[in-house]
Amino acid sequence: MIYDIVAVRGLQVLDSRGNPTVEAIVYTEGGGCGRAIAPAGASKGKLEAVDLRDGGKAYGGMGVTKAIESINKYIGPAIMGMDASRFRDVDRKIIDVDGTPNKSRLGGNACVATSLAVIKAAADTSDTPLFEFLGGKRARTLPVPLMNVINGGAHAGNKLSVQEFMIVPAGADSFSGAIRIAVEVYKELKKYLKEKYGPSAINVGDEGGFAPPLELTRDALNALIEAIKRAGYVPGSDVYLAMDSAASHFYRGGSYEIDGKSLSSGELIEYYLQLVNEYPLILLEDPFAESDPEPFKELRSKLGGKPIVIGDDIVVTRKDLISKYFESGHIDGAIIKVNQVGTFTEAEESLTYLLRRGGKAVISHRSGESEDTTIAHIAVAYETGLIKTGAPARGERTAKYNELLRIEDYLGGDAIFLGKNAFLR
Ligand code: 2PG
Ligand code: MG
Repeated sequence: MIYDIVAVRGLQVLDSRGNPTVEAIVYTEGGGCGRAIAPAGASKGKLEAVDLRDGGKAYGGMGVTKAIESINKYIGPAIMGMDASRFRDVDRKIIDVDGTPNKSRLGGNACVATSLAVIKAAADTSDTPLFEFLGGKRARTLPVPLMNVINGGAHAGNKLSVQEFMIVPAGADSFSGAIRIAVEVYKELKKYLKEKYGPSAINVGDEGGFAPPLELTRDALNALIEAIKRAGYVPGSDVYLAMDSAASHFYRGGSYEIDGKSLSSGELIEYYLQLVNEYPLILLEDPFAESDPEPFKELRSKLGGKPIVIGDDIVVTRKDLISKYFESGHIDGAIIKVNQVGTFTEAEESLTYLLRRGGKAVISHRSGESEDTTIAHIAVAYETGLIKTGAPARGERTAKYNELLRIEDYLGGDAIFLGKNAFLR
């Protein structure tokens, strides 16, 4: 059969931070080929799938030859001859061969690269774009991009506690229109930061956003508002704001170290409510630490959907955790990162769980990325309406946006863009 897997190989390549990472290459009987590269997080949830790293001297211990060996010696032989178009069966096989709850035997990096290479090989075999292979002809919705343009936390060398300050050009009427707005705001932000804080303020962080020497959350939000206005757009109708606090990283000894203060959960809730009053925030990600889930629920109920509350580290794309916190009203939805769970099928189960119940699924990159564009296709295939993949700068970020521009072009007049409706509860 044309979809039968006939060869599987792993290759060590580099990610956007210059760390080794895993590329998997899968070939099918029908001449199809899929390649996929594992990304890597810096601010990881504790329950994420575990990557295999070599340790030792080479590459500062970050080498992935053991993960490559997992592909060549174990995963490859196990999935050889299987039908790539039945990718859920292939993923079950990978999960079985690994046999651990967190992919620690084969390595999450080996599993995710192979799993994604399989769907790409299947799509290639049928000569269909990946989004259409997965989503069929009804998949026509381009996502609203959440673009991280000021980097803090674990992604930058400044003192901002909050990790990501995002602009959300949801007032656009198309994906390409959203990209135009975002680029114009990004350029104005660059000028403004340079004017106000000097030339070193426009150095960029891991996700292509600027990493200015700011200390306060409000300073970053004010800079975004200023840039939106200078670009000629209206904050809160053309462009909204979003934040990924990644709050686990400033939670110490039971309190939140933010903006020079030490806040209790209750005080942090009040602080977010003030910020929501002052700024057009449309989405809050990980506002509290993964080890402190309770305040998610109180904040979410006080916000009433404006903005929506999204979990990342607290749920790490796992369906059991997503369903638990979604059903109990802690979150409106989740960040979906395939490498947090290690196979495409597990991520698919999580995102379809949410979408079928009116929840939000934000398809997301990692801070360590590559030229791989698979997540762009996943966002369109499942019509999640939302994607988070960094600033409109740095090749590994623009690779995803460029792929979405190609998909929009391919769909022509059939393309749909939900704009701010993508955020409605
Ligand atoms: C996050 C991500 C991506 P990292 O926290 O949402 O922006 O960061 O990949 O470092 O976990
Ligand atoms: Mg996050």
